[in-house]
Amino acid sequence: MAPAGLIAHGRGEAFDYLLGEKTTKPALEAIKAAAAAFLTAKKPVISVNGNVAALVAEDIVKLALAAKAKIEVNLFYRSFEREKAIQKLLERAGATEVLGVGNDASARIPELSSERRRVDPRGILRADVVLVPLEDGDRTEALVKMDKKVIAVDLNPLSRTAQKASITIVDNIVRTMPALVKSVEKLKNRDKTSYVQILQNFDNRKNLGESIMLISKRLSKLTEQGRIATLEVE
Ligand code: PTJ
Repeated sequence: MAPAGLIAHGRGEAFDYLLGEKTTKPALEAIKAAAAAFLTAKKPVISVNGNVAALVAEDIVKLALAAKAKIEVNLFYRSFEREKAIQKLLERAGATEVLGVGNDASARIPELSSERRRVDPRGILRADVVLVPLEDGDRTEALVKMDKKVIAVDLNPLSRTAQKASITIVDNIVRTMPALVKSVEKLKNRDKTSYVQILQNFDNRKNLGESIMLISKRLSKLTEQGRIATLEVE
């Protein structure tokens, strides 16, 4: 994990507390939509950074198998040592192919500067659906502009990534990944029209609004119960 990854983790924990540290109803709906998106995809890719590898390497491999998706190392703070370490972790978890390592990340995402724009031409560059857990806003926006369906996992429903993604799962990655694998396996044998219907019925803005409302209601309830101190506001 990059040092900034620890800060990102703490930010996530704060939002997890506000959400009640459980997978909420809107998150479950987003997970179902994400599963449908994976099952309709022609070239799905799972993007893996330091935090994701440290927290859910085995579930990443399970999802790749269930959804026939590729796995790509895609780092904000790129170094060959980190890429190799993450590749090793994923391979130890059972991955047979890991894209985006070293010179394999030879393509560039337009509109992004520095090392953050490097991607694998066999992976994210040509993907139609990309799962980006704990992603930064610039890259999310750039991938959406490339006409990809971007699935984000982000505990902060207000982050730019959460707001800009096509499907945002507002939940902790450690709970989301097993649920997403289960959902893909459950929906797998349905016909394509049911995936299309699930996606048509899903509204990301509405879903994000529901997560924000849940936080707000939870804070009000805790205040009413006297479980959190309140300041007099003029
Ligand atoms: O490994 P690298 O070099 O690619 O760097 C990865 C980090 C995470 C450092 C980088 O992508 C980054 O700085 O991300 P941000 O901009 O801090 O965004 C991370 C988002 O993930 C924040 O909105 C957090 O609330 C959220 N988050 C943190 N932990 C979790 C989480 N969301 C879901 N599950 C978590 N466990």
